[in-house]
Amino acid sequence: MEDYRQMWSELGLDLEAHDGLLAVLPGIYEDTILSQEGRPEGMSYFDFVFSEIHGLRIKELYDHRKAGGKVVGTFCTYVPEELIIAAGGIYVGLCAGACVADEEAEKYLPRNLCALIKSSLGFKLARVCPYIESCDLLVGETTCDGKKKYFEILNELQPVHVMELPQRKEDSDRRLWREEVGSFVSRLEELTGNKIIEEAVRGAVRIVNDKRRALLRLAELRKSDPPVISGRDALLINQIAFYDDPERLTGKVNELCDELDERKASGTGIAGAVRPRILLSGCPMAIPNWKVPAIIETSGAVVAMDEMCTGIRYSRHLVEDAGDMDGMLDAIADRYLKIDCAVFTPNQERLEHIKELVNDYNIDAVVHHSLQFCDPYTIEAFRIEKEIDVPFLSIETDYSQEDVGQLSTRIEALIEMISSPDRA
Ligand code: BJ8
Repeated sequence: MEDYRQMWSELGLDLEAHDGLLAVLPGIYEDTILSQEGRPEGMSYFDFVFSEIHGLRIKELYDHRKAGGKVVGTFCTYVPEELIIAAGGIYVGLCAGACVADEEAEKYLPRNLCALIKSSLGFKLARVCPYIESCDLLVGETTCDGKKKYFEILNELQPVHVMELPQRKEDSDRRLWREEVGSFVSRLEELTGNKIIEEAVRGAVRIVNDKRRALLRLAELRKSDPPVISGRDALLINQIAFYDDPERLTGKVNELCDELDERKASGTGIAGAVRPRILLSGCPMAIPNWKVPAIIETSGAVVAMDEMCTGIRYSRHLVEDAGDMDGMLDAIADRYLKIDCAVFTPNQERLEHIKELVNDYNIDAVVHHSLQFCDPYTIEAFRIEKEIDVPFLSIETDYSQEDVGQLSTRIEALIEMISSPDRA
């Protein structure tokens, strides 16, 4: 990492604070990810990418910018990454998953705000995230109230383009969203100086669809019983999909899936627990937030699927090839509006999807993960609990380690209950 100090300094990072952050990450990774036994060999690529999280990938962004290219950072799966690629830019997901400079962030934001938003501002204020500092433009969206208001603050520190996301899916909402997609095209053209043409959109759609297809192939393999990959490793791959080069990632995910196919054929499962099978649902988990899956998988269960933006919610819909430029933009707008985030009302699709996943993945229980103070997901949890027919545990947590003991107790009780031979 020594070689990168000049680059970090040029990006404006606080080197001392950044050293502090880099000093703790390997320990967390070792304890949570590397400590698992019997991992597929194909995970070595993802271990490498993580080990270079602030190194090699940042150098790629740096070189791209030196050559005149632009980097665009996003905070949400509603932002069409195809358009960023079609404009010749690089897309990076910026959701932050650790407590950083909370006190500083609380000078601008209330204490009772979700950890993800606070962490994002904390990373910015502490100048320890080389991704956000590499961005020529940030793209926000009007999803939850906290994010909307946060983007106003962030815009004072770095340029933010906000996409207006409707909260319903009626015809008028679709028209509004389609216009927002058009405005985003104009903003990207202005930023990059490149005209976004049909052929480039088609090529970018192919790249992103291929990435999502590879992630869906991985998701399909997680139906295997015994499981061929742990929930933690699958989550890591989905997290890395937000910042790695998309074509390289697609190749590596497919290589891993070839290995998992062989594991499946030979009946080679992961080491440790293979049942009960848990569906983890709710708010996204950004790197290095592995707290809940780690508790589940060290308590005698396996996370068989994630219904989250850092899980199947990101990959389940593809953009259809739809003729000319207008048709392509319509198809992109349609694809993104299919996402069933809890900020929508009504949001029956998410409930139906959870039921489907419970059935398709042979799920024994659902653990619903809400970040504290996230109203949309916390409120939807009540309805989901009423309407699904497997045991359900709703947890509200943040990025601190203070509740690990209490969460472990609740999760162990759930696992004990569903593992009981008396359970009908
Ligand atoms: S599409 S889940 S990435 S908005 S956890 S900031 S909702 S208060 S992250 Fe999300 Fe897009 Fe939806 Fe996915 Fe607000 Fe809740 Fe915080 Fe959240």
